[in-house]
Amino acid sequence: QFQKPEDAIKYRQAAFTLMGNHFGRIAAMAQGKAPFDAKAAAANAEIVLLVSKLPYSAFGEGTDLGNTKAKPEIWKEAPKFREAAEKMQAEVVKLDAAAKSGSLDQIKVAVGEVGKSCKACHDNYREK
Ligand code: ASC
Repeated sequence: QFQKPEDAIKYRQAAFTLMGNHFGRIAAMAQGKAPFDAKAAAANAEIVLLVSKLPYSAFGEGTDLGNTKAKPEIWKEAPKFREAAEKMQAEVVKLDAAAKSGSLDQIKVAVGEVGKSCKACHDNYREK
């Protein structure tokens, strides 16, 4: 899948960049920093949903060295890291459903839960 560790690192960073960008657009609406546009929220949630499936497989063994903030705990506590990734994916499924519903109230709740799942991994598995 990846020729060199650096390829995996770039791939997962690219996925997180896209997720952060498109999640950020929905979060801005949830926080009242951008006007609520239900169609745009749903379109962005679909992108987040798709891209949320990508990074996990790019955290293979041996991809801990290079231009990365990934902490060794990712591989030392592999089942816990997997669980945290799956938690994020599950919350993103809910965000997609909330965005499709068109309810800003539901989107606000889901944005909060997705944000927590992002932060949990950053706190535990990403260097500052
Ligand atoms: C974002 C983003 C993250 C999360 C995190 C939530 O919009 O890019 O990494 O939310 O800041 O705490």
